[in-house]
Amino acid sequence: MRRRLLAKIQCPHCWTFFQSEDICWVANHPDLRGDSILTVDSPKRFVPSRFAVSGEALDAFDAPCRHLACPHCHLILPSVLLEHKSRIMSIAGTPGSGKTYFLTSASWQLRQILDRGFGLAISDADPESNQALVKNEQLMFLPENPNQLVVLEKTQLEGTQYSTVQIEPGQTITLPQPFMFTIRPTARHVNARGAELLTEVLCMYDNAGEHFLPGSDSLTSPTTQHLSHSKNIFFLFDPSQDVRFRSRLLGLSSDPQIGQVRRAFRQDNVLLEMAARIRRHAGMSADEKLRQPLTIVVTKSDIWKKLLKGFDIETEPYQLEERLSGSILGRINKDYVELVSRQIENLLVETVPEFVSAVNDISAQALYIPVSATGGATQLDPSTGLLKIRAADVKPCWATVPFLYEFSRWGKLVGSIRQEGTSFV
Ligand SMILES: Nc1nc2c(ncn2[C@@H]2O[C@H](COP(=O)(O)OP(=O)(O)OP(=O)(O)O)[C@@H](O)[C@H]2O)c(=O)[nH]1
Ligand SMILES: [Mg+2]
Ligand SMILES: [Zn+2]
Repeated sequence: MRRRLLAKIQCPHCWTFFQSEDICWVANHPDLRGDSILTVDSPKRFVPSRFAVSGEALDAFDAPCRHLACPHCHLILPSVLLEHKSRIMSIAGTPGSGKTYFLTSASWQLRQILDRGFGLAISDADPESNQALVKNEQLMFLPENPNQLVVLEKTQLEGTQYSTVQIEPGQTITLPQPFMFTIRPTARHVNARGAELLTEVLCMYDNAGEHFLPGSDSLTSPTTQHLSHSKNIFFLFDPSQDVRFRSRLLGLSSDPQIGQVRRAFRQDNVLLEMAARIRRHAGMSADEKLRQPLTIVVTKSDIWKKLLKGFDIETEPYQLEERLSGSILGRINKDYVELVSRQIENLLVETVPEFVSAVNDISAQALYIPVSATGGATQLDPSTGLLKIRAADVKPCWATVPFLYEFSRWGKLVGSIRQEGTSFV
């Protein structure tokens, strides 16, 4: 089958749109080094005029090339971006709110359930750029010794998870490395026939929480600019960072985060700062609501779930439907997720009213989803001061729900359970 190429592509590194014919290739010959935008050791990028019979571009020394790059920032792009549309989903939240743990648990769980439960294949669009995430998944879910205490590193403010480029001579800018996944219907999916059109590339970023704090957005470090390009924002709200929640939780959880290890950030301010950045970059007025849906992921539900009496937030709210034809459709129980969302909103109105009012100020369509990335309390390692959890005790709850709910909005990938019956909306 002939490959259909998209006319316009968005770079997941610098978020510039460009025409597919302008894409660069990365020279393969060892003597073609020294790229104008990257470093003196980086292979040169070029727009090819000659190709091998196999379709690979030939560089100036006739070496066939493998990698593609963005014509604007010169960073490497997976070839799947040429064929399938990509979607940016942003994850935001204060330092320590649980972004890295959430992303790790969600991506691992998605790999476990999407194929069997939803007839969807998820794969790394670019194994190289997903490396940090894969390493964290390994630490948490595939430890050599299940009794081992595990800890995921705090996300650094700069370093290996970022790329530095000099698009304007003399001005170095730092861009966060995207994690990219391809999501496509398998042969068993009810819409397997439309697989080519339904396949999408999901791009996400794991920023350090400090990047979202007021004052940290700059021209040279546009690390959070994915926000204004994103199709959905997951803002992580961590109840254990609020003194009022901590006092309600005393005696209800053994987690050190409501006792010895306290973090305190004004999460309403960080949310409003995020909205201000999005409006500024998108040229929106100060009172305009965000155009993309906002999901408030209320993290660490293992710590605060006892405050939500009468609601089951441990059983995963989805089910598989097998048709007589042998095809399958995974369905998310949207009625239940939305019911839980209203209960959590009430809980937050009671305890942190200014946060809910900030949410309503910026979004007309917010959804609150409880998530526990660990499924249980952490423990303090006195020798290092780090919070750890025994690998065998990690049992995430609802970590995939924000994603599945979002996938159900994408088109005919994930079905919904509604009182009035099954549907795709
Ligand atoms: N009890 C509990 N603790 C969690 C959970 N998720 C994360 N934590 C703890 O919260 C702390 C911060 O989690 P991270 O995922 O590193 O937070 P982050 O938002 O990535 O933080 P930065 O990288 O600093 O921005 C860690 O010490 C975790 O042990 C959870 O689901 N339950
Ligand atoms: Mg982190
Ligand atoms: Zn780029």
